[in-house]
Amino acid sequence: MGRTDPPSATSQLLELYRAMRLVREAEERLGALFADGEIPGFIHLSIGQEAVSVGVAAALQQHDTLASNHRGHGHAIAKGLDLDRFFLEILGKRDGYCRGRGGSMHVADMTVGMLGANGIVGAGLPIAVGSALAHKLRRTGHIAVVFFGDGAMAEGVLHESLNLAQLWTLPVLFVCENNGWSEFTEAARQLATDPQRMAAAYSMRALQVDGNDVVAVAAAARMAVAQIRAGEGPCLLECKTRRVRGHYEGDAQKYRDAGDIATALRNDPLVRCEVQAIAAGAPQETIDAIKAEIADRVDAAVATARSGAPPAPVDAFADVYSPTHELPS
Ligand SMILES: Cc1ncc(C[n+]2csc(CCOP(=O)(O)OP(=O)(O)O)c2C)c(N)n1
Ligand SMILES: [Mg+2]
Repeated sequence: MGRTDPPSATSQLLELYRAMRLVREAEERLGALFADGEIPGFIHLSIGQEAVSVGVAAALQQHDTLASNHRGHGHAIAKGLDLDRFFLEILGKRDGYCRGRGGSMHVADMTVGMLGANGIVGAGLPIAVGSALAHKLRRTGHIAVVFFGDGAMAEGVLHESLNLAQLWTLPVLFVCENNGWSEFTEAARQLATDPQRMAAAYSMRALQVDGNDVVAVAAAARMAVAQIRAGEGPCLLECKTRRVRGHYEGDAQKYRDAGDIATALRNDPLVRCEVQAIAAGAPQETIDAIKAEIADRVDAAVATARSGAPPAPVDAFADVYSPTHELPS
């Protein structure tokens, strides 16, 4: 070929870019599908926060476990879920991850350690702590990760989770996606403290990072994960970012200054990564080829999901309620 291999920093940037592009493309398509009425239920998009899911996932191994929240598409995709089954689930189709019964807030895939999205704010925290306890007792060498928002900091279960994890030196990484908003309320109006002080209150190590800089998130996550894997106990990684979209798709964000949204848009983590990759020597054609490749991949998954069969009516309530004959008398 007559060309030297790209320096590893460049190829790593391109890998991070590719992973973020996949999350962005998938969520933009979900937004369009939702607007067209093709998605039952609500969806919450993480557009503008891709550097958090992708940066943290870059530090993980396949069998590390991950608990997510209601804004979990990025976590799931970055952890390596099958894109077809992901879209099939969100469109409510039979061959989706939960046979179409769960939708956006219940996507899970144990084969890649994805313990599930979760519609209950804060509920992923004890799931991750339990998973970390299992890793420790079984000596798997794996760790558990949980993504939660600033809103979850105000939930009682967060305190129980931080306390037990630190007390029992559990291998768990707490990732706070501090996007400044909890539904329609600014974080400052509902938190008396901040994530760093909260971790310190439990004698837990904590890091704070620019959550829109994927390289910084990946570096911080790698450092935290190395210490956790070495048996040094949990760590809280606070990723400072800003929500771009409404709380849910369809939220007109009338409670929010236009300037706040514009600032968040200007700080796009994909644009930043693209600029960094080009400065590091990546050709523009390579970036364009990644965009095209990812768009094709998402097109294919959307087509599969659209043509997928709906669940048979007889299956629609299976595993949802216990059969009455199994109820205790
Ligand atoms: C226990 C519980 N309380 C309230 C809600 C309603 N609710 C859904 S999302 C949300 C805000 C979550 O904010 P945050 O944790 O910061 O995540 P973000 O939406 O910003 O990603 C609330 C209050 C809920 N789902 N569960
Ligand atoms: Mg928030």
